[in-house]
Amino acid sequence: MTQPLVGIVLGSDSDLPLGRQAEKVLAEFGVASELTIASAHRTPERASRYAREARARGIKVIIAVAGLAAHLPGVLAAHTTLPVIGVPVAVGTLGGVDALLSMAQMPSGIPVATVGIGAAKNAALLALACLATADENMGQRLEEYRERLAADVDAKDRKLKEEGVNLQGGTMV
Ligand code: RP5
Repeated sequence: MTQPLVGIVLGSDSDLPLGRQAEKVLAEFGVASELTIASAHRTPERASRYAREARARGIKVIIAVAGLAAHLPGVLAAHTTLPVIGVPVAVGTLGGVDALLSMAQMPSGIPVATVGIGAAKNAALLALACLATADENMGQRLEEYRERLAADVDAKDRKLKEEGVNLQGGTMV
């Protein structure tokens, strides 16, 4: 079995769609991941044990997906020196802003890299960038991905011009 390099930890099974999104992006880059449900509040022992044991199990980066008072990434970060990337979930009355701030506003010394609300794809890309610091081939693949993104933008711009769409109300350039 391929060694998982990224641990995706979900606060609840309701976070699974975002976990799957991250898993898919990682798989597209040939990186194996593992999905775990471990809540900072409902299973604090298991969540902290996961973080404590992750490095020895070969995990290089942890992505933590959680909503509401989203302490999961912070608790995991408290128990490991692996990079932890938090994905805030848009759930509850505050639409994910609560989770975003819980992740981003970590006390000094225990950082959590926080992506946008629901931005599981960016979390996966950031995890890949972490892996690329020790893997030139991965760095090259990320370069190629960026080139494809740029080509997509160029193609959309060409299409607009071919269709004669004028977004500014002025002359197309
Ligand atoms: C958080 O509360 C989870 O990460 C989830 O985003 C949210 C709601 O959890 P459930 O009530 O669906 O289990 O702990």
